[in-house]
Amino acid sequence: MRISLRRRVATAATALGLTTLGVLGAGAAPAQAAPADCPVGYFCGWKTYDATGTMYKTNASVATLGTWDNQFRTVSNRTSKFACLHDDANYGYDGNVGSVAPNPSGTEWGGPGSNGVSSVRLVATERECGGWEPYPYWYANPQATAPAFGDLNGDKTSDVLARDKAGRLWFLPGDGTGKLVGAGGWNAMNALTRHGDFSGDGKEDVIAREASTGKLWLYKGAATGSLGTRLLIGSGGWNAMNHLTAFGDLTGDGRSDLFAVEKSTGKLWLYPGTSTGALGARKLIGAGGWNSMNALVGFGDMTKDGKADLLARETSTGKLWLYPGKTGGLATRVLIGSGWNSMAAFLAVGDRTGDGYADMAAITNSSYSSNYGRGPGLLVAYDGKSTNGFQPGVMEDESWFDLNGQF
Ligand SMILES: [Ca+2]
Ligand SMILES: [Ca+2]
Ligand SMILES: [Ca+2]
Ligand SMILES: [Ca+2]
Repeated sequence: MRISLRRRVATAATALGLTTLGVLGAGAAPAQAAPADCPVGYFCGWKTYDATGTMYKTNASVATLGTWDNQFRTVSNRTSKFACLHDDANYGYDGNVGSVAPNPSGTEWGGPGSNGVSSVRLVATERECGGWEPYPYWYANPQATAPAFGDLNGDKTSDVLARDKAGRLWFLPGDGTGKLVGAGGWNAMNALTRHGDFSGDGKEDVIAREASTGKLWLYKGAATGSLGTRLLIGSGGWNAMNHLTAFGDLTGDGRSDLFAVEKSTGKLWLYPGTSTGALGARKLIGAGGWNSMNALVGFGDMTKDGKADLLARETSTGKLWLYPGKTGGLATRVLIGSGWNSMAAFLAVGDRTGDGYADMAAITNSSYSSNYGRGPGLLVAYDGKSTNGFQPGVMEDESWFDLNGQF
């Protein structure tokens, strides 16, 4: 069963369709040192090519520029946002649109890319300058029964969380829209995973690792797509682990468990969920060799025996292996595909199409090429079937570029 999509009439995902002016004509300041007159927190423009003379400044988006219309010849963006420079007033897209990266220090300044700038919009992420929403477009069909995982807001529809490059977290309910559920700060996390309920309240939760401390946090799901109070479930040391993957229940107590690979040894460890949301004593599942895998996926039940299964991608070959779950461990692996190294990330949030079989979606990297498209940021849907493996992938959306993770 396919998902019907509102396809974007879109530019190639590999390019934002922008004139990117991230590095301007940085250079020795002229004698007047006029670029330094632009205050921190402001976007500034000058009518001259050496940033001398009268200066325009704004710390908010400006829909029309009045006497400064088409006058910018030098610009400096000392805000913390991207400045979208539109040739059209009111942030239109008929003409050229350029983007100037944030540079609060003021060390980079130069030409605006166009002498026809008529409006300036300040946004958190560069993709927004390209006319895209800050979040990607996720579509899913309702399922007949409440799924065991992949449904943060409890509406029987698979949903996704996406982190943008500004560190905001967006909840994607499955109708193409996005809801801001994290206003910022999420870039402090260097691992994010979810799969079912860890805290024991029946609502799906998120586990995140804090990069600076190696602490592991459980963010309790609020059943709305938002996340509630966080609980410290790992006091440190988690940066020694790779591929943190919330998995589903391997121990057989009905609680979701966590997998992680120890970087120094290549061992695969299981951290069992407990009634408090904390993790129990870890259990060795794989004695070694797991460093040869560069992705683990808590897929759900592929073998249809009621037990969650693990998918892993082999770095050297791009092969995707199925490790069937059995009580307390993993059974002999089965090869289910090859060529998967062209994927940057995997989304396994249960039955997306609503036919009863868990599905997977993958986000492409720059090496991806098919009849449907090429390059990074494409969402390719892999529908589950009654037997192990997937239906052939179908490229469905191209809005998954310029993000900082999705899970
Ligand atoms: Ca949902
Ligand atoms: Ca919970
Ligand atoms: Ca299974
Ligand atoms: Ca399905």
